[in-house]
Amino acid sequence: MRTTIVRLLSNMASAKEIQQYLKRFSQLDAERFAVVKVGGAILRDDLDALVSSLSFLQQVGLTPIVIHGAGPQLDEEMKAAKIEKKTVDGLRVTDAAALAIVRRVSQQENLRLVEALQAQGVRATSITSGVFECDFLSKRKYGLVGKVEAVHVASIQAAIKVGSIPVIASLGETAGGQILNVNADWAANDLVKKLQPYKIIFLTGTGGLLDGEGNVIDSINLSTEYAELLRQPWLHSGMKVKIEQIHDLLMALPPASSVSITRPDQLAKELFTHRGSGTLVRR
Ligand code: X2W
Repeated sequence: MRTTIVRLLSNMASAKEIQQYLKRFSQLDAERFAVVKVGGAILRDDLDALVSSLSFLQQVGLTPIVIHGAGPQLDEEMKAAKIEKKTVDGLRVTDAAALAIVRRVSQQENLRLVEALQAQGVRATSITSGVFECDFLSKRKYGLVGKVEAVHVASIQAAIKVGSIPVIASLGETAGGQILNVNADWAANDLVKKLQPYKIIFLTGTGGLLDGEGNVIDSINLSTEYAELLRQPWLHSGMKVKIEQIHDLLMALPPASSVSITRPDQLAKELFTHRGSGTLVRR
């Protein structure tokens, strides 16, 4: 097992470094290793790299928890159904017709990832309901959109217990059984707050937060850089929302927590090297 890691990562880090991380991760409660949020764009554009990175983790005995979105796929399907896209505060205003598409497409994308993993011999469990107990965020403003009130982890724990990667869709339901559309970053944050994992990773196509020149920012220390960062004219709205959400998440976690934003093919480098990859955000 160790030789596999050394072979895969030898060009990025020393064997000693890698073994140090592996030892640390193996000593954690299995469910507290990592939550990995995968944006819908990754499922569309970078599925192979995602599958190999997750497969590698399973080979070395680690079971990450995957929570995914399907934003771009939903945009496409809504367009095909001639439903006009409307967002308020970055959230999709969701009526009954839109919700039907959200449910179908989220479940499809979930299964696509699970099947791609299984095709590579990776044990994975599809979880598309029962985790996020929600209330309406504001029925008037957003329609059938949920805010998470409680996170139920029994199905996640059951998967991890048998070494199967839980792959979770960002669908919620009310106590009355109404399915709701939940923003996948929000769902990931609520899952993280509940499980308090050792590693919190957001996989995006950009591989990190980008500065004004389009280069990945190595690290952000929120306590000293947050206010300054929000004032930067180059910080476009999507990135601003992301950094604000990460700020709020880190404020709700123990002070030593951090969030990494990276690409699927850089996941092992992020986990097993001192240098890491992408952007590391600290409190
Ligand atoms: C999102 C859920 C999907 C998502 C939406 O309908 O687009 C709301 O906005 P990404 O790919 O992670 O962005 N839900 C309420 O968040 O996907």
